[in-house]
Amino acid sequence: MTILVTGGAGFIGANFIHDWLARSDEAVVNLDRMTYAGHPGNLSALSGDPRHRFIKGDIRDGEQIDTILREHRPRAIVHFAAESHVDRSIAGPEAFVFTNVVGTFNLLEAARAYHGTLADEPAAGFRFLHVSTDEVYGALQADDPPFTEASIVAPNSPYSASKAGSDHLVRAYFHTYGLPVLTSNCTNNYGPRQFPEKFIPVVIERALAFEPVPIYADGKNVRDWIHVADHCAALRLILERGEPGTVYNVSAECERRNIDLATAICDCVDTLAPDPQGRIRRTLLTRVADRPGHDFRYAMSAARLRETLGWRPERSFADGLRQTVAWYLDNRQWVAEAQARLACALAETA
Ligand code: NAD
Ligand code: TDX
Repeated sequence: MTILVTGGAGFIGANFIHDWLARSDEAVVNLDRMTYAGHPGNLSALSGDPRHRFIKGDIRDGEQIDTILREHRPRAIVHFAAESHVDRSIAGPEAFVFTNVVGTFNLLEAARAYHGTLADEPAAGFRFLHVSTDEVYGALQADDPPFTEASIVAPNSPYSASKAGSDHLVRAYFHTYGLPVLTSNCTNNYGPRQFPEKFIPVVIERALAFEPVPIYADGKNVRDWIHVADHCAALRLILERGEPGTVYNVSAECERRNIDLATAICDCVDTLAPDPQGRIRRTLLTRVADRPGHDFRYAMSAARLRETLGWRPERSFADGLRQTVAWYLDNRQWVAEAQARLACALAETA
């Protein structure tokens, strides 16, 4: 048996594939365009593993997806591929619409045609898992209760609007065509292999280099954090035991203010990589201009996932953060390659 993963050279997709192959002999076909965010080093440990087949391709190309489904006949699709960085969506929204909305539409269309070709039993077992985000629900104020699956969808950035658009298409393919879809909406992930444009790796890298650590506005914005391995475990469970047509929110219910998180990371870098001159990294935190339309707070309840599928996160935030900082300190070549890819992408958009 085989599953098709899209976006498996990126942060969460690569962690998912590594976890999957560590737990199962089932093969993975990995379709990834290798944008700046797709990192070759995320897959290098799998070279020579016959269970992993990498295909450089684009979800904006519907015919290519048709061919892959015909040739590899997966029992499931796990869809990660996306443009994922909010700041880039503000600077240039178009790519987000084409990959996140049109790309997901292409994948759904191809899956619908493919599902129709399956005989009764394999067709019943087929699953399309769409990996999405808490940002589709918009922003909370300090005293609001956390988002649930019943919260109103109210995206505020081009990124979250494009993800909400894709979520709506996925829902429509269940109700209209009976495609057995599942949607997961997860909070902010952190962990190994996260691209160094996202907040936690930005803080680690700037702190390590004794450069100013950029904190948008007053740093009081709140994010709800989950270790990527806990997210991947939730996705495996949803894929195997989730009810088609259902949305599952994934959250470790771990809210932190950006300023507090950045301070904790600086202290952790001080511990793991002490400065011979005794400089203290938290002094590097520097207030910079705010992100336009910056969502104030995300927080999400995982009650449905807990109560219906028995999922629990396994890692404490303190342990997960320390292990993440250690991973960045131990993987300097990976970081250098990611920064080179980022510099190329920034030069192209300048
Ligand atoms: P990422 O940017 O690290 O990786 C995205 C991957 O998709 C890259 O490998 C890239 O090459 C690939 N890709 C981009 N456009 C493509 C295209 N047109 N065709 C094929 N491949 C393409 O993203 P991530 O942080 O790993 O996020 C993965 C998914 O999880 C996204 O759908 C994102 O919306 C969702 N998500 C992310 C978070 C988070 O905190 N990072 C939280 C919740 C949900
Ligand atoms: O340099 C920075 N300084 C800063 O203060 C950066 C890059 C971010 N921030 C703030 C903005 C946010 O409040 O930190 C917070 C986290 O920012 P990001 O890492 O850009 O994440 P966010 O915008 O919350 O979106 C992330 O979580 C949900 C992912 O990038 C999305 O793909 C996911 O869907």
